[in-house]
Amino acid sequence: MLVSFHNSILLSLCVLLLGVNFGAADCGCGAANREKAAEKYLERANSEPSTEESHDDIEETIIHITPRSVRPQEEDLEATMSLIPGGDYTIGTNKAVFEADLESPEKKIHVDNFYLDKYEVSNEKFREFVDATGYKTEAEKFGDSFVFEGFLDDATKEENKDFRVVGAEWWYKIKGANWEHPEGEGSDLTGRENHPVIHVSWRDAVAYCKWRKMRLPTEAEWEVACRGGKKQRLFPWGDKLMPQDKHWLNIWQGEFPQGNSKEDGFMGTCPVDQFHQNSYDLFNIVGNVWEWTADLWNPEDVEKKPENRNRVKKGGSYLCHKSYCYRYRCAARSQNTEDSSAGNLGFRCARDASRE
Ligand SMILES: [Ca+2]
Ligand SMILES: [Ca+2]
Repeated sequence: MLVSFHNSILLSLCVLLLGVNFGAADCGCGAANREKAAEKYLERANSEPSTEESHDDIEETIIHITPRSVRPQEEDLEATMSLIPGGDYTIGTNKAVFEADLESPEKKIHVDNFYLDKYEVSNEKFREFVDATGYKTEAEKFGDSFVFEGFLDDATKEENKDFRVVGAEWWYKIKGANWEHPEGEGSDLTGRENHPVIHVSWRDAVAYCKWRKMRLPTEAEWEVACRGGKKQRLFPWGDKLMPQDKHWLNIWQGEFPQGNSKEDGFMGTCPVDQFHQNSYDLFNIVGNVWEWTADLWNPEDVEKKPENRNRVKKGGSYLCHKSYCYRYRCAARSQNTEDSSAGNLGFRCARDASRE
């Protein structure tokens, strides 16, 4: 069902020999960065014609909403968002699980009152945005995105085996994968209208929130919201993963990357209103899909080109398991380049409470 890339052999060698190494920090729970794969592609593109758009072309059209944009009606905030109380809070942890992720030390921060979506942005909500604006996501412009092997049939995996991420071979770069076609050409959103939109880059997320007259939450806001008013707890509801012997989030059960026993009911994404997790009425704030935040991973990266800048993502995903990616804790954090997209990465929006 999938067509291999036109220069597959050369590119495969390039990727394998030069090593697209996404590092232990990603552990399979995060998403592969487009940056490095794209760099390898662009190296080839210097000597071979490519039909892909250049990053500069994408940069010109992304985020800027087209003139025919139709703004959404003013929302009933009480129905879709939670008012998170501002104040002085502590985020991070002094008991880091992943030192390299800079979870430690704890930090004192202040946030003002703000609203945060109760739910991850769903496919049907993202469709409203696309229908109103004609927006094209970066994955659509690049022509591919990263898909977890568990969603691909054997023929597709064989055809695309040279487009796996070195060091995280369960990620396949699949032609035609994008938000409307999460597993590539031939897949669609039937039955997943209320699941989180995936294969959206940081800039896609910014554009969507901007259309709703909103913004992405900062990492501090996201973490304050995740903690639900509790101090120094691992999860939004407390320290125990499964109080009352119930599943409180959508992660991985069993051996990774094969053998998901789906005890929480879901192999992949679940509906955005599936797991109610804290006193702020937030759903799937941990688990289900990673969520982009507004923050740069390294504030000094502001001088870098957008395709090389990394943004903080929070919350872990349906691929996370304690044995290798214990990142579905409020303090946990990871990163991807702004133009990255994958099948386990989405977002939710925030807005100031003080604005008119
Ligand atoms: Ca699951
Ligand atoms: Ca989430």
